[in-house]
Amino acid sequence: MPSLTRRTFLAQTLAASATIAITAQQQQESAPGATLKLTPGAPGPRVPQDFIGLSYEVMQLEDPAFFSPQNVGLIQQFRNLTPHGVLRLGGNTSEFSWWKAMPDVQPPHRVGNVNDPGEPPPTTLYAVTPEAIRNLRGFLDATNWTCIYGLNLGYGTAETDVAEATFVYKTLGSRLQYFQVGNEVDLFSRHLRDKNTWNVDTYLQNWLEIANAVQKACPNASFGLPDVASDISWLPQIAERWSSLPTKPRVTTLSHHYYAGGPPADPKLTAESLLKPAEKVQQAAEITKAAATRMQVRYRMTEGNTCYQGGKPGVSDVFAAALWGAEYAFSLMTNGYSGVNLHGGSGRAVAVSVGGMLRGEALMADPNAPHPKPFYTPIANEGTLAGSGVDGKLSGKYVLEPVGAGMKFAGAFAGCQIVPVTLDSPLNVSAYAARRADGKVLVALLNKEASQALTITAPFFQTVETLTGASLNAHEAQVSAVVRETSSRRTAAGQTFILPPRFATLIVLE
Ligand code: BDP
Repeated sequence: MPSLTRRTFLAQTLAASATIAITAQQQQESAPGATLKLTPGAPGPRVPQDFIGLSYEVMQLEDPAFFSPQNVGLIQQFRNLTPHGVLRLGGNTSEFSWWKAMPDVQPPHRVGNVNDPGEPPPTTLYAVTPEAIRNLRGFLDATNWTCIYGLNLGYGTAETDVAEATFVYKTLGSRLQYFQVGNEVDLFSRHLRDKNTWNVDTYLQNWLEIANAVQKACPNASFGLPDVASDISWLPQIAERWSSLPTKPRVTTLSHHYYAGGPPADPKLTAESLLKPAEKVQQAAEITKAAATRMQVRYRMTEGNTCYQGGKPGVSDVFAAALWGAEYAFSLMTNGYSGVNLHGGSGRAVAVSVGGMLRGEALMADPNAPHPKPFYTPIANEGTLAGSGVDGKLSGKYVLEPVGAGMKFAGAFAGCQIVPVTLDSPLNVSAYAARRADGKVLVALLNKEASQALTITAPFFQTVETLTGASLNAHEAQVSAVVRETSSRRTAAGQTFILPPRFATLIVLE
């Protein structure tokens, strides 16, 4: 290779960067165009103020210091995510808890369940104590969030659940939104119940026995059900039986879960594939809405994320997950859901919930490197204290992960009313609109393409916020309040601007 003098090197570098600049500009000039229009028509659903929420394992309560007023770093991240959120406690571990009402009460003796590799090991058993519940109340007060509290259906009995529920009901007071009894009951036939007899009817029998007893002890409590993993057909089946059930508690919410993909080893699940339009979101929404309408209740997606079994590195923990999280929340809002809870928490609790380890770790460059957080968690603990892997001790430092940034971005629609909007985009770009209380219309535009920009002509607007990351695979995402208007041109036709690839923007129409 000929030796380079500093001058020739500089000249070559400049020429190269000029070429790159021209290419980028040409690319943008050749970006296909689309027009954004608010379309006449009936407004859509009103988005509740507390739409945005998080889901954690009940097992998180094993450490009473976790959800406590002392866990300041976590409180800050909850408040940063949304001022009025819903913390849902559930997950696979909710079937393995026991209520330790007094320090000297002994753990129950259990005959181990069937060992399903994706479920908590049969030996799983952990205590929930009054101290943990009192601290949880302090945490909810400090964050100004409410709670969906998961009771044990797997090993729970009316007696044990009533004792726990009564304490939770009294202690959480108005911070308790409702009780959920049982997590992913459509999967109980794999490990907790007899596969030949477990169905919607036997479930309802089990569920009503506990829920009715809890209702008797906690007269003003509400309930949600059935929290299925994926078999949405349980919802219409329950709705069909509902009116003929003689004694039932006050149910306010129908719920289901949603994981976009999985397991982590599935090679088809990539940052790019995650952002492809998913028909199953719309299908589940339609079935859920019809069942909830029949029962005259709300409906909520209480647990979900990008990839089950704790998430996938390079998919669940990168900027693509931020765009996915925002898109998913907007589509649930548009479909009239009362909220969304994306799942996460500490590496230990989630690892136990999925069989004892985070499968995604096997896909890391160094599978033995300490990784104390589930890949998909919306808020992560850096886990810088002693220990490694899922046993790593939690530090006080919590950070908002990409999928959390996506939820925060979508949270701008909380309290607004969805309004119809169209964008005739030839690319994978979506638009959602909502009217604020002051009458102004917010529009969120999400460009999910890895490398293609879109030229958009919209009614006159100002930019409120952007959601950006260096690439779909970058381990970060920023939600930034925009101080400077993104460059745009005003003409008689409207305001024209370029929406860069892998970029979301929130604008307010003038
Ligand atoms: C759901 C469980 C939850 C798990 C999650 C996962 O309810 O406990 O953490 O899947 O697989 O099935 O990541």
